Amino acid sequence: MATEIVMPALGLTMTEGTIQVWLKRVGDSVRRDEPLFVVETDKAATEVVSPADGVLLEILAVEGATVPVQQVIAYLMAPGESVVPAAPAPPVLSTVAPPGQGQKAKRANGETPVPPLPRFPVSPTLDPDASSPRLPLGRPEREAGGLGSGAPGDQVTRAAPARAAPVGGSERERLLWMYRTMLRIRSFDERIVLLFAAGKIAGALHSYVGEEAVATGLGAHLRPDDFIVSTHRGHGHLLAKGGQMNRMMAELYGRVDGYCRGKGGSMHITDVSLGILGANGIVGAGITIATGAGTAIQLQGGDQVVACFFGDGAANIGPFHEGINLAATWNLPVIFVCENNLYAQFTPQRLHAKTPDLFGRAPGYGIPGMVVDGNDVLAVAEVTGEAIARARRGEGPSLIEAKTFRWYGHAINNPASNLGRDPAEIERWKRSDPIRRLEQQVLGSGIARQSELEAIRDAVVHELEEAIAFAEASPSPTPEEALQHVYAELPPGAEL
Ligand SMILES: Cc1ncc(C[n+]2csc(CCOP(=O)(O)OP(=O)(O)O)c2C)c(N)n1
Ligand SMILES: [Mg+2]
Repeated sequence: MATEIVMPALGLTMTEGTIQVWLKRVGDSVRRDEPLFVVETDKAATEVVSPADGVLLEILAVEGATVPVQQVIAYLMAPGESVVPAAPAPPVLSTVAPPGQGQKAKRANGETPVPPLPRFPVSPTLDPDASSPRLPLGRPEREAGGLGSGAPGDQVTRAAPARAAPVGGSERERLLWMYRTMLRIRSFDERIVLLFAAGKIAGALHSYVGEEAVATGLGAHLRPDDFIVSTHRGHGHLLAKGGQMNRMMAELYGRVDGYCRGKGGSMHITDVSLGILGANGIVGAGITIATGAGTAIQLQGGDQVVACFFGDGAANIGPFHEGINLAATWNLPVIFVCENNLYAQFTPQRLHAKTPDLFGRAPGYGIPGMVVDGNDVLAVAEVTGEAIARARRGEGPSLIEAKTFRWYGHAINNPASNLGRDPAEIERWKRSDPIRRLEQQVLGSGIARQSELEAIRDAVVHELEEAIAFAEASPSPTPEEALQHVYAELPPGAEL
């Protein structure tokens, strides 16, 4: 039986406390009376020790979360105990309901102390065979060789992308898809650091390493006909939505087989046929684009959803209010996902927002707000699954805040962009590596063997090498096409 770790009452008047830091990570062993976490109250910061020997199984309250006294904040597994898949406690740290809909904060644990690993809920709304009106939105037949199409000369196909999430598949398929997807994202973004240093690729590049669980947990629910709106830090979003590594790499190399024929680079990768409505170098701009796409879905009567990723910095920019307010008012099928990696470029979050909890803005728009450990792919999958199901049912948008961290500086083309960050902070977050966490969960539950995970790792390395070879073999665009693809071309017969 797992031991519950609760927020202790450190004084007679204490009603809630803020987790300042976890001194152990999931998977770490801890001894009774060994310091486990630091709680901050309005009076002091205090180290709290473990009540028992064991292994830290799951953290429900991430650093920065404020929770009431006696609320369960983590589970400890006794030495020698094995993890049993069981009825889950919601991984949501707290949920802020819209005004008039009840509670201020939901307890994270429900009633069961049984550890909630591993699990991946299959929502009935995720049935791929469920009949639903299919929209022409974002699925036009494209001119061969045009932007966002196949390689020059390719015929446009409507087939589901090979890398699409196994929506409706078995739990094992989904978990292994998540493992592979996070590895693909990690490998891609680790390698571009080296390719940039070697002078093979140029331009502004923003690494998603460390944040892989957010795009992956959400992407696991997306159907091929759903949409995403990405950011300047977009490689992970695109790969999780079925983006092809080879065409992304060709784009970074500036070659014609890239998604924008090599003329856009990292921050403009778009493939409308995959539902990828674009990376975007303008911070926050994607939020109103997502609202626009959600409006189109609603007008056309479909049941697709739009997942809109943006950062903590973007949450303080005008389109955040404009986009979310309208989506809420019109009940649009948009999932707004704030990837709070604690920094906007070089600025720590505490210097650009008074509140550390951006999901708490949701009630101001009359929509549900959830916060989740963004380094726990299963927790992300659970929370985003609920929001996606709600959006598909026509019940409107949600705001999800995923607390996470980028391992590298703001931009890898700017070596100075990690300055000012405490190396100890980076190391601490690396101990909460989302890939390692899923690996432990998958192996610990017996869902897959070590050899199977190794085979997935080998396949990802192979895919990456092939992508680099593909990009290097692709020609550069000619000067003659510099002005092509600037404006959309009119369909045959149409006039302005
Ligand atoms: C409208 C706008 N303002 C400023 C910038 C410069 N800029 C690029 S990325 C960035 C920080 C964004 O931070 P956040 O939204 O938290 O995303 P993160 O980089 O952390 O993923 C800024 C200020 C920009 N590209 N667009
Ligand atoms: Mg940020």
